[in-house]
Amino acid sequence: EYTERTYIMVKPDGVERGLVGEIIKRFENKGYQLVAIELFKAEKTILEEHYKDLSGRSFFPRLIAYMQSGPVVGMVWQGKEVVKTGRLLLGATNPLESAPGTIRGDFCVDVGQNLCHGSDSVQNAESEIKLWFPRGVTQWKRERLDSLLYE
Ligand code: YYY
Ligand code: MG
Repeated sequence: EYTERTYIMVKPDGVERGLVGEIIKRFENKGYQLVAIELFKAEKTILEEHYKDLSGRSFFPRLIAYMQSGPVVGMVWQGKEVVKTGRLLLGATNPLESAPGTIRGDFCVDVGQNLCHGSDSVQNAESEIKLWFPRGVTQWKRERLDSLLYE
């Protein structure tokens, strides 16, 4: 049973452009399991906590404003090495360097509008999941599908 989890968030540009389904589809196609999802307007204090490692960077105020410019879709995905593979599905931070076939590589061009967030380590994923889904996520086991995907 694979219980690694990651926090994926479709950013306001992704929601406005109607790419929520496309992003969900890529995680579903790969075989990952959705365990939490919500559309909401992100609160400034939570965003500042989420991006606290970047608080000294020049783009920080712009990043926080952009993340509040419309609703986001927060999700938790679960499965084998989902943190690392989730980042591969997203592509490089700068969409001009993201490989074609990745979400950012296929759908955007600007680092300041790069469509989606994905946790960068298992430890950060767990902190982000607690931060964005304080009531916890759904516990469920995919008996049939997991037996096809995993040996
Ligand atoms: O994890 P990831 O989103 O790929 O990149 P981070 O280095 O954590 O930066 C978070 C976020 O900040 C990035 O997705 C876009 C924005 N950003 C920016 O606007 N300009 C930069 N030079 C670097 C990052
Ligand atoms: Mg990051």
